[in-house]
Amino acid sequence: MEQQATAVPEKKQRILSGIQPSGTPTLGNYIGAMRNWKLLSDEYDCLYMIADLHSITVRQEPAKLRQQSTQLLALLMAIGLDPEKNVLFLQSHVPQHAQLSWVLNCYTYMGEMSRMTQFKDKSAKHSDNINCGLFTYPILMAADILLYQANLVPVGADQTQHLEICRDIATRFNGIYGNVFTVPEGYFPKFGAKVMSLQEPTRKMSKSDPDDCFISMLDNADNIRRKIKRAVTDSDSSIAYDPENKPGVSNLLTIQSALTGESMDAIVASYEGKGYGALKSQLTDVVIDTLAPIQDKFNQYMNDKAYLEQVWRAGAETASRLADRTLSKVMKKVGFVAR
Ligand code: ATP
Ligand code: LTN
Repeated sequence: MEQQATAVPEKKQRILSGIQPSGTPTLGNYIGAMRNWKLLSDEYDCLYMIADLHSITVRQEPAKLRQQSTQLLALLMAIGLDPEKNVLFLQSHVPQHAQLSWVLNCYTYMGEMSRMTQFKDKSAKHSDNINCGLFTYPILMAADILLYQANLVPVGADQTQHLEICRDIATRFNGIYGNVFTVPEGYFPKFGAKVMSLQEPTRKMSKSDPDDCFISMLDNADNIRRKIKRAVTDSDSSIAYDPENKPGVSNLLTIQSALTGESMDAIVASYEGKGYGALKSQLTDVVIDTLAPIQDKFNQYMNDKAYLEQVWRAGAETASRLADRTLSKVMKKVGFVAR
């Protein structure tokens, strides 16, 4: 009799992404990255990391860094990432990131790093602390991704260059030693891949900028209302999507489209004959309605410190096990003597 073949479940592709605990996540982080982490989490095998090692490329206050890291874990769960289905972990809990990063440093050129726009921006912003970590930041990020053989990396548009360099490093290493690393692809949202600052709409919204420039995911309704009210628009009063000539208004429209899922055309049409006041008031409601349920869940998780600890410990263990496989292979290929 013919034997019945048992269906082998197809192996899911893997995702890795990260966010720095350098402040409270903003609407930019949410729309550009975190929201997609949730959307992709059923289809992929996902690891989401709190990039605390990256965050010390800019000076951090130790007590605040600890608090922001814990809050970030609670926020990841509050947006719906189930720690049973996704590996949630802190980068500093998995030493393999720093180990692989060193090796990759030796396969990356100074010229490549000096072209990175984030390095140029951040060294201009922190001219008193242009440290080597800021310079080699993208190499650590490449290590984060390559350690887990990730296929897909959901990030905002500001990370395109870093992802490209990660692909270059992986391809270079594979060219010398054979197929060691999976060369990853980026995943960027269609709308809101780059949410702009409310005060300087030609620059990206950033959680480490002054408070009025961003809406944090933990801002209360009054703060949200005030910040949107004060957001920079422009001198004429027509509502149109024109990022070049009307960056402020276009940014507000982008946020509305990203959060409601409505097309830009439909949103612009809905404001015909109306002024900026209508846009700002409508957007305020949309933002509050989006964030309120997340904030409720966040508060519940923050009140259960023991559970948070349990989650980050389990996450570190799983991540470490996976990371070890790649790191051992790399050490062998490079020619280090096995211990
Ligand atoms: P910092 O201000 O400390 O540099 P950041 O706010 O730029 O931090 P990161 O932690 O570096 O945020 O980024 C986390 C994720 O959020 C990344 O995928 C990044 O691309 C995305 N992201 C950050 N800012 C924006 C933005 N303004 N619009 C869309 N996506 C963004
Ligand atoms: N540099 C990223 C944060 C980050 C990251 C990663 C994102 C650190 N390691 C690995 C994706 C994959 C940023 O968003 N600024």
